[in-house]
Amino acid sequence: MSGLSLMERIQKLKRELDKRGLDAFLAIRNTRYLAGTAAGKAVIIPIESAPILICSRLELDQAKRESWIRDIRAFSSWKAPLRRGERVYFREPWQLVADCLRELGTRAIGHDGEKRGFMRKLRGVHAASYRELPEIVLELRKMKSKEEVVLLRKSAKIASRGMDCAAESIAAGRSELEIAAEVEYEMRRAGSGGTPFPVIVASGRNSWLPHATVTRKKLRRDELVVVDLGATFNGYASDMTRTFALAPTCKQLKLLQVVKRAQQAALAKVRAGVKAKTVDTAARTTIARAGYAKFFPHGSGHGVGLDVHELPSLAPTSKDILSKGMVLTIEPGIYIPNVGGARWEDMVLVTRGKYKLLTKLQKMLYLP
Ligand SMILES: [Mn+2]
Repeated sequence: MSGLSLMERIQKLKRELDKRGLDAFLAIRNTRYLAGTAAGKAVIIPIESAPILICSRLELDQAKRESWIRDIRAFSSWKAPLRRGERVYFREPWQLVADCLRELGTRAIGHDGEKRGFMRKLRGVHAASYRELPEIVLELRKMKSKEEVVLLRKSAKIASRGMDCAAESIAAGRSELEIAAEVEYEMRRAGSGGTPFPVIVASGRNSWLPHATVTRKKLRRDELVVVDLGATFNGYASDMTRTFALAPTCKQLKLLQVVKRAQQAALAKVRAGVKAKTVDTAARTTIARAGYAKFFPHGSGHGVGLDVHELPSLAPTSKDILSKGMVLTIEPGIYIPNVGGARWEDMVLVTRGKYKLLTKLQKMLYLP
């Protein structure tokens, strides 16, 4: 099965509600996926009637423009003068959701989890049976629709442009911040809506921190430089990592070769029907054979979509099976204190036969 269009998402969700004897689903963490707009606080999907989008008054015009949902209700915490024809409820968001649930007569509500105390406050003003079922939507989100793949492909293409820019910009004496700024500028110019996470340029002693933050530190010839970046396109994220070396030592060179080999081994396993765990094992075994098992502290990749980290997870504990339409990153990494860190990450679309690479560089990325 491939991914779902907006209408199919709602149909599928309703079937899942029906199976569980629930009469509505309340989304506060997956509003964008279900409503098709980032403007929205909550989406109510009743099993028997049309969905309702709840947004702040500030977001009302954007929600109307972007969402396929017609019943849009805006809230304002205070009584403000309104424009002609502007329909706004002077309520707190959870109060407005409670009003809607009451109006619908729903008693058994599935929801996708807590967010900043929202559910706690809702429970306080509307008594009903609430069941936390985030997996219903997360399962739907795993497989991407054709439309989503188009956006992810574009997002990955912009990230690749950013990486090409990094390859050109990296030079001894320049700072991590300078490189990060150029990369972000390039991706913006290429159409990125922003970055799904702050761009990482981690050199030398920062390179062995898997989640390093960019500093004013200047790059040196004898250091490894990890560049981890992503773009967004219509909300869809991308994620890509390369490790650069200007004049690597033998140890650093080996590290780079092993991490690339591990990625190749993992990629060789990717196709529909394979366990996500199997892909991770392939990378992990390659790294372990080189004697670096204890320097690989994370999983080998993850799903990418509206969020940069989605299901499936490519980790030793993963229960996921890869299927057609999933978009994944494959990113083994090795981090050795006082030697260097190296990570190599690409984004792929899982196909029946194998996979398609979504991150592609124009420039030759060197290994000396
Ligand atoms: Mn990643």
